[in-house]
Amino acid sequence: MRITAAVTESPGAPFTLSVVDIEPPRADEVLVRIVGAGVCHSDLVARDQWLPVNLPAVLGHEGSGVGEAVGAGVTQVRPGDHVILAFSWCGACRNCLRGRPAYCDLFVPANFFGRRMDGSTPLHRAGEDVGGAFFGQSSFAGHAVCNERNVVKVPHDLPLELLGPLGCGTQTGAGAVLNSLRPEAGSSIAVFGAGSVGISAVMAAAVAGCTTIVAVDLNDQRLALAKELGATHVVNGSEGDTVGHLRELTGGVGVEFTLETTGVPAVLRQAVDALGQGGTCGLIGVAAPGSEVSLDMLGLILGRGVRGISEGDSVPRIFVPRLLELYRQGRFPFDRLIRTYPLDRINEAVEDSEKGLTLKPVLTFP
Ligand code: CXF
Ligand code: ZN
Repeated sequence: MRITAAVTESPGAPFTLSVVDIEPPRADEVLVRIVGAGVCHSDLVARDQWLPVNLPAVLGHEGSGVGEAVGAGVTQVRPGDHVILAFSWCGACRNCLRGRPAYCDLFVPANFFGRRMDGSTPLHRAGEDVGGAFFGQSSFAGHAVCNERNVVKVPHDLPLELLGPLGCGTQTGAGAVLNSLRPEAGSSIAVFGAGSVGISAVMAAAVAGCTTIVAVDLNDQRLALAKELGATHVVNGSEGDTVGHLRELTGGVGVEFTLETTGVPAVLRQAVDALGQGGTCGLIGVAAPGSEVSLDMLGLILGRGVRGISEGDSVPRIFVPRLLELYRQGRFPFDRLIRTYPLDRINEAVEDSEKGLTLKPVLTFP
């Protein structure tokens, strides 16, 4: 079948629309007609080759759409189902078997290479391979072929074109709080970076009952939105001593939980220094390859810790329906972060997100 896709032809290149051939689904795969695809920061770092995707490739890993055809062995998804597409996992390694698919032993090849786990790609152009199966989907395209495992059914009465980000950025921020850090009601948290992942974390912290929720960013507009969506305090990191402000806000003792969503080493250092004794910093932000950070070792001995968190520790078929129920109840309005763009305006969407004008661009398909 022929589809139109936004192709990344070379490192850092703008997206170009191109017609590519997509294979029919294999026995364990689902063909999905894409109706929405969020743009995540990881698509842009893959474009720039911080993630080792084989180019040319079709990126996109926050797809939502409608099941169109299923392979003979598929049991959990039927044609006509509304679905969102999450990350890929093998289902057989020790971490997958323990219910930790975001730490799948094969996470890197399964998600970053633009190939299925057997090394093949479902996308071709003029007989040549085009990277497909990026995060098990490659959803900047009219259709995607996915393993059944990374397809999550969603109810028909929700706005399908807006749901894709739940498959990555939204569940990453929310899951870091609700699944990984698990703050007790009444506790304090500071979220560094008020982008879509950071504000998802802020909303989740409010759901968890945190009573001090501080958003830290350089952009006052983002901070204002964070405040509307659950932050009790905001700190503009360009105005003075951020760690000192956070200590003041917590009566001098430091914050119980911090979350680093920016990928900037100096910000990770602040997020650790802002912790009180016994506190935990969750690390989510994707840093440039080779980035290193120095930490105060004595500070760590006093119970402070840093935890890397992938995909919000989510088991997507469990966690995404929970977030959707919170959304229905008005307690997790992730749609407030979204602005839609038709697929042919993908470069404008990316530019707006890189300039900080749009928190979460979602591409739509006719
Ligand atoms: C992440 C997951 C962990 C490593 C880098 C990318 N996910 C998504 O955008
Ligand atoms: Zn992502």
